[in-house]
Amino acid sequence: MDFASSETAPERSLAPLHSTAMHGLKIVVIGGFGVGKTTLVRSVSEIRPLDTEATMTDVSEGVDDATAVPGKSTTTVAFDFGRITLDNEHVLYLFGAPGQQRFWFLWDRLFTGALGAIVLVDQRRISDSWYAIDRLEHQGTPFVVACNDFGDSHGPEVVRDALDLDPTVPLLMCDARSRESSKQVLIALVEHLYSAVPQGETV
Ligand SMILES: Nc1nc2c(ncn2[C@@H]2O[C@H](COP(=O)(O)OP(=O)(O)OP(=O)(O)O)[C@@H](O)[C@H]2O)c(=O)[nH]1
Ligand SMILES: [Mg+2]
Repeated sequence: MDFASSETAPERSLAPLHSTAMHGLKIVVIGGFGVGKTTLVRSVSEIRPLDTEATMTDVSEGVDDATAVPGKSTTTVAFDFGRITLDNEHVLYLFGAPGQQRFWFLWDRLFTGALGAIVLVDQRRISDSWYAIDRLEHQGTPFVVACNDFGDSHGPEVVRDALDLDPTVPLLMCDARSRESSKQVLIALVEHLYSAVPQGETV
């Protein structure tokens, strides 16, 4: 996979889809409100990402608890969309879900055709990502868990216990603001997807 070795982001406006691209793999980024889903899609996408951010106003007070992310002034109201090329034939399409409960009904559509998912977790409020994990386990969608860096780390074993994660589910630390770190999360997911495929079959 050549994206693993590229250190710098390509010029986003000059990142046409390879004419040899034949397989699009849909990946969903989910998790609780304000855990960094949009940030991850933005940092790793090779195209200028599409996002649907709306400004949070006083009306959301008491509805959206943004106390853990005080700098947050916008929220996703539909989805984020980005792209990253794996190799000449394979392309990942990234869909970032909205985190607020009132938009969870959109998740059904976002999951359609998804091969796998990234669950982002803020370690200060681990329980906010329980619902996402329940959904994925129920649907049988493979996923990895990535703990985003908000400065308060309990360590992977504590998070694994708190989420009651199956031992086969990869769990890693990340900083969604960093392209390199976000890339490592995607690599972990792709490797996890491939490890689940019987020899001789393709994802
Ligand atoms: N310290 C720190 N802040 C981050 C990190 N990732 C994102 N943020 C900040 O956290 C806030 C929330 O990030 P978003 O990417 O909007 O979160 P989201 O999960 O898309 O939020 P919703 O779509 O509203 O659920 C923003 O102010 C980001 O700048 C990180 O790794 N570390
Ligand atoms: Mg968002």
